[in-house]
Amino acid sequence: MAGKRSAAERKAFYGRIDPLHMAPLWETFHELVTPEPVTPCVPSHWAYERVRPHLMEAGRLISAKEAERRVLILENPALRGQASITLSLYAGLQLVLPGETAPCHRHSQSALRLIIEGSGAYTSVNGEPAYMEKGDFIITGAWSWHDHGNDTSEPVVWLDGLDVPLVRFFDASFFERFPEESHPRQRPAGDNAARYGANMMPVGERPHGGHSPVFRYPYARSREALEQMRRLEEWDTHHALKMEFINPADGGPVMPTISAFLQLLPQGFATAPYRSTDGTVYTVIEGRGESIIGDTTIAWRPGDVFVVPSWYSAWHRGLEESVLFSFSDRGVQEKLGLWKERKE
Ligand code: GTQ
Repeated sequence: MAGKRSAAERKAFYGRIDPLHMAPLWETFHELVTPEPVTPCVPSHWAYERVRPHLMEAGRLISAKEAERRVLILENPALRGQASITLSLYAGLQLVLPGETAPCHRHSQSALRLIIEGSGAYTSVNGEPAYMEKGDFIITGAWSWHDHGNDTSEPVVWLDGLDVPLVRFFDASFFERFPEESHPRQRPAGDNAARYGANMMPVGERPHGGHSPVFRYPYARSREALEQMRRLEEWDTHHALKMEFINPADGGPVMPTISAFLQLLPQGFATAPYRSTDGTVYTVIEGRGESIIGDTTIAWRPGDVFVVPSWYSAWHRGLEESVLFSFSDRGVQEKLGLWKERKE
């Protein structure tokens, strides 16, 4: 006998348990426990030249001060209204115009910035300014005070990456405004790099756990590392040359919830198809190329942002020599024993 009772009887039963807020597992089991990841996210792409005029228009509509943060959120087309670029991560483009400041605050959410346009603006982290150059990677770990400012004569634009959806998932969001507009200067620019960025650390200090003590990873240095390494021509089939930004105190990801990477694709190099369980957000620092993500082809240029959803097979080709920055929740998944990759 196929089933014990007719479909109609079962349906009537579901109706009787529904008011008790109960549901039959057997109707959804195979959607819940899938043989492989099945993400609602889709591959998507924001071309900087298409997005930039709207960002500049936002600059005429509202000040950084009034907005708190003048950001256009990049939402995965399949997750509209959820401020999510993947299920766990948030991304946005932030604009700070000449002469503007964005007020000092702190929150449970961890944040990263990747500078796309402009030079000489700053983020101040706990009262120490980090001056920005194109390609610089800056973090503000959870609960760090931070304010932004631009004393130059040109707009500055950066990509924000935050763990907003993850923190929302855990219902663990706290936020606080600093009593003043900006944090009083606590340390001179460069102090953080001296303390934690020279493969040394003040004696007696122990890593505080959580995020990296280094808050600025200058592009000039990371780019130079790629340049030195490429001389060996030891290309990885699936990544060409890919490095992870680390927390020097423990060798782990830069922040507990966000891992970040920098990748060099030589001209003409095509990576082999690769998938992993961490949906990944990419931005292009240098060069021009294309990525095939599932059935979707994306042609990218500097400033563009694109997403490879969890477990989508993806490969990349540099039409010129290219440098890609990317971030994902890989570190979280590794800690939870969930992270997997497949090389094809
Ligand atoms: O710069 O502090 O894109 O608090 C979203 C929330 C940026 C920031 C965002 C934020 C910030």
